[in-house]
Amino acid sequence: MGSSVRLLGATGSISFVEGTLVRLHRTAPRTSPPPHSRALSRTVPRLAGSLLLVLAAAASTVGAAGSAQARSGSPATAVRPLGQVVPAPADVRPAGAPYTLTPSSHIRVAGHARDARQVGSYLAGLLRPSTGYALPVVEDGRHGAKGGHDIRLTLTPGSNGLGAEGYRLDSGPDGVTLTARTSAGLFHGVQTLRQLLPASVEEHTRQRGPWKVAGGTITDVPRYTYRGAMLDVSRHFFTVPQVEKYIDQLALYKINELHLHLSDDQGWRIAIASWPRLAPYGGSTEVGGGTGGYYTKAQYAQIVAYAASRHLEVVPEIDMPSHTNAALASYPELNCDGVAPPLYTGTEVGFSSLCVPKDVTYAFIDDVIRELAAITPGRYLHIGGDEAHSTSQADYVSFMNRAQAVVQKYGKTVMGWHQITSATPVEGAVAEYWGNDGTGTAERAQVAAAAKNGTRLVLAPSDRSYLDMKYDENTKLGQDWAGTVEVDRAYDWDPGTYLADAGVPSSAVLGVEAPLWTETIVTNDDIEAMAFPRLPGIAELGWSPESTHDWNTYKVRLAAQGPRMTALGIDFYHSPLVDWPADN
Ligand code: NGO
Repeated sequence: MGSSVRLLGATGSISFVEGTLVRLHRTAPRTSPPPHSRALSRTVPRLAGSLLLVLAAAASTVGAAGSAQARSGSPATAVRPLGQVVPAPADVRPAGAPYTLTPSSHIRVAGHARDARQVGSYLAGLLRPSTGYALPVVEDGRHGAKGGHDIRLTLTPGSNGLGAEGYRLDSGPDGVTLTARTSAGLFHGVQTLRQLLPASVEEHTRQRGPWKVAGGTITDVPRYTYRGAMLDVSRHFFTVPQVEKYIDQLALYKINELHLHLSDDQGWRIAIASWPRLAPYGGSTEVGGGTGGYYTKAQYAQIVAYAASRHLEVVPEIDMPSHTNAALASYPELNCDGVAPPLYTGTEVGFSSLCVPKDVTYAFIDDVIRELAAITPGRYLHIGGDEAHSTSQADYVSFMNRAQAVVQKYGKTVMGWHQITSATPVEGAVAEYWGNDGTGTAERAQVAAAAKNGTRLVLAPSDRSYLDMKYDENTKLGQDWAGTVEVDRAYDWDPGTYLADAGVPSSAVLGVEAPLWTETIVTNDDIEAMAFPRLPGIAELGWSPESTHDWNTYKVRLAAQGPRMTALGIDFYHSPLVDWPADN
């Protein structure tokens, strides 16, 4: 027995029998992963720059003792080189002796004390369990004289070159000072500080120190303002705590956008008061026939607030006009023939469509977008637009144009998959490119034309940044319709020039995103196995200047993340391309 379904992607398909992946086959020539040697062919200046960075970072282990500790590899005693951080900081200047966190250290906040205090409390929460230190969060200038072992978080509004998310970290025997213009900048600085401490700082039980941070100065600003991760909560539903866990993991790598794919054929995951059957009925199942689930508005608000506390903006997506079977099943009137299809638990794509000629369709999307916009403080509202294979091109164009107007009416910036460029992207729209090396010239040219016309692009190439692609043929989870994506392939591309040959100006690139589609992903362990360690690579492409880009130095910094991910309980893929520490 066993019913078989086929999942169609842009260039291929995958087969399941009763929910189990049994056979993989491609419908188009496969994009073969590059030979590993391709990753080594960096340009000479780039390599030289990176070598300098590594040498400079190595010099930050102060004095012979520090260097010896670093070489000994003992995570408890080594002083990590100042630049050994993912994403690579923009500017690293090792100097002087290290800082040591002590039992009497304070976290001192200055500037906009409330904002800085929030970041200070978050930092204290990170450090207290493993150090066992009290680490009181106090306002600078109060609570006694400034100690020599404190961490200071200083907000200095005004132009200091650090922008909306940058920070400076000064470390030495007198203390560590993080300076930023915004609390987001301080928060990102805290992630750097955390990564400079031994990996055991991430443990939840008391560990042995010493807790040292190499001396010197890091000045760091992101390359791109959009550094996203997408989680598909439709194919399989993920609860609020599950999403919060992922948010915490994303924050460590300075991801600042959480794109939630809230609706698809298999499930509608957000309560909409004016269409009350959508969530309880349309969300009552998932791929494979499980019970699914949905977020009440209060739960969605909880995710938004949690994300905000980690300086991530939530980008909600309601995919349309296709990928809408869950809505069509909930309301017969949304179907052209007035008949509701059954709920769907398979993995095919492109078979459903909202009824473009019917007025009720626009009343529906107006209500949904209005209600969603009202509970979304973020700037963007994503309306999908991918794989509308059952909608004629004329209908697609007319539908997408109306849908975009609704998003604008409710004060949000339109975001859509790059197929939106085949309609007429409104001013300010953002198109998310999910093509790959096999994407045809005409499609790429269309994207380029839109980019030249002002449409901004978020790059999520499916054969680079799709976290649901298998690492290699032995990977149990995931798919391979876009090819297999090893850790080097996920990292080794440049968003600035990725679509340059098609004519996309680098100025059109708003950033990058790593989508995790969940046809085969069910648990947080599954999320972790696919996201880590590729997600940090995409995060680095989004944050770090191109001058730091080099696989050979990146893989050393990535290896150092291994013990940290382990301490955090992240069950990551131990790629054979990375020289993970032996005990990891
Ligand atoms: C495609 C498709 C999704 C699939 C995904 C699987 C886009 C934008 N639409 O990406 O529905 O889940 O591939 O990798």
